[in-house]
Amino acid sequence: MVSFVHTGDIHLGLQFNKVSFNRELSLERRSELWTTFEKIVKYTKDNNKDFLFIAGDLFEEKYFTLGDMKRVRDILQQAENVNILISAGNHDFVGHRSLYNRVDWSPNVHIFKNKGIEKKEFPNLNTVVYGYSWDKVEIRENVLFNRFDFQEDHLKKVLLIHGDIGTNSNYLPLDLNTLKGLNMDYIALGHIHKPEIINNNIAYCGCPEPLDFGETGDRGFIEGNISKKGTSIDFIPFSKRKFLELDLSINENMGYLDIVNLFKSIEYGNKELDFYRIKLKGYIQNDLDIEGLVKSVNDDFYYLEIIDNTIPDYDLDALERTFEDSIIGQFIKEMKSKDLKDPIVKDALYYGLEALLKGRLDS
Ligand SMILES: [Mn+2]
Repeated sequence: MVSFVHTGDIHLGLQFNKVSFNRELSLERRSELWTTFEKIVKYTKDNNKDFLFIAGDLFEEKYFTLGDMKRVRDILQQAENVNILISAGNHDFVGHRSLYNRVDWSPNVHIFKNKGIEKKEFPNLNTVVYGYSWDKVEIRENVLFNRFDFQEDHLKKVLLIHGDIGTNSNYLPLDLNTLKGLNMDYIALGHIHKPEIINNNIAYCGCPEPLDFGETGDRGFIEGNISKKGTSIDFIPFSKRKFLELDLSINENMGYLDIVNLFKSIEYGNKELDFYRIKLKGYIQNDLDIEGLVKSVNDDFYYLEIIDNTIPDYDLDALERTFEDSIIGQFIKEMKSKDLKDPIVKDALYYGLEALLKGRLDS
């Protein structure tokens, strides 16, 4: 049996310029990518894995320095008994001036650098790993598999590649049926940041640390082994933080403290660690200071972002004007002609408005 960890899309060096969080958190996030990468390498070492597969986008060429590359080298060197294989992707492609070529790697590290698919055999482990590194930022046509004969059927066969399952992609289109037809024991894919186990022997590992609110949900790596019985893989959640989006419904009967308590009662995720984007919806009392409220709950969260979709509680005169020609306007007029100080009349008006406006807003 051989055991492995499959990671990729770590994007070390990313500057987080386009995210909604501030500079301080961006810098912190940048350093967390390193920490998590180190922890994954340590995990493979501590758990005596035979292989660590890195499926591209290990780093951001644009922001990476030689010093950073040496740091990667030193981290990988620590796991001296783990065979570490790297196929570069679009963000860390192996061009002429690639930083991959500027450091001396320890013997346990192999970076695929051929023009086409390349193989690396591990006779002691009865395994061959096929890999392919990008040499430019876009690849629209995939002719890799036509030219290569994957003939080592007496060995366990692994393919490590960064690409996009589907046709019409500028990022090395991969055809799923072709991949299945390659008869691999495992295909370690990179590029898609959401982890996806396609079947028992083909998977996207996803990025180990999510990079922004486009990447909600669990993030981690794939762990697996290949034995005579076949291949088995598991997704291991591993990220330090998650990006979470949730809706909070409020209503016009809730006062300031009710809403504060609603925030305090959130049990989804880990407030001290995760990035939260909370969408507030429903009717809100007209004079409620939502900004002040957000400030007062902010300290409970590592990061809190509010999208305020609330609708101010009914301003009857305004509503009547807006919906003058519709049933809503007529309804308000009718109810106003009764005694609005009568709680029954007022309730009837508000319930009716809720129903009428809801139909309006949902459509
Ligand atoms: Mn990527």
